[in-house]
Amino acid sequence: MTRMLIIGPPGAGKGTQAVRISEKLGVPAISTGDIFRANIKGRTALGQEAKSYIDAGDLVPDSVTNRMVRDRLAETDTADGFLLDGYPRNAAQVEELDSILAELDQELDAVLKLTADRDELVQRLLGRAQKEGRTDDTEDVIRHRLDVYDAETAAVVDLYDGRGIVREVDGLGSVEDVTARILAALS
Ligand code: B4P
Repeated sequence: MTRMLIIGPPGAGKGTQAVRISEKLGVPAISTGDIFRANIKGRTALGQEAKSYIDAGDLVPDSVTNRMVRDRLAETDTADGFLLDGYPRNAAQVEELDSILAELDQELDAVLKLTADRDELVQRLLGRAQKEGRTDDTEDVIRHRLDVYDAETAAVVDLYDGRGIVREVDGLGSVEDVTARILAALS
């Protein structure tokens, strides 16, 4: 398993687990959220395009996000695999990823779906707000991001379910326990 996605609602542990799993498997973790935040911090044109959407908890427009992912997946470090975190997040992005991978003569091996209930998600993100002060971790914006996930991203899992590559993993419990469950699901 070398070409994978990690999908789940905000706070499910995608970013946390993507870093750990990518280290274990020796493939790069590519987080669209992290790339946007680095660009916002560096005051790039991409960051300026993305900032208002991220602060509001909305998806950044597909035209911006798709271009960014296409460029990132064309880099040489992804030749032997990657773990995409936070992309695709709607049906149009699934279509774009299919087209990018077809051009690279690659295929997805697995989609990791991380689950957790809504109360736990809100608590985790409010906890992160106190530690990291991310602009999109206020309670109103967190609830909006969860609604956006239900309205747009949940359907992405259904699309991949039809291809038989989804592995569902319980995201509750310690970070170490969740990592162990993911590795077991991939083996
Ligand atoms: P992301 O950066 O993907 O943010 P996220 O959904 O909150 O997930 P994240 O990975 O940070 O959180 P995690 O669950 O690991 O997206 C941010 C924004 O960027 C989006 O709202 C959107 O605007 C934009 N964006 C990104 N991708 C896009 C796309 N494809 N298209 C359009 N727009 C896009 O962790 C959350 C917290 O839980 C952490 O504090 C962590 O320490 C804690 N935690 C994790 N595991 C835990 C555990 N087992 N127990 C307790 N706490 C745990």
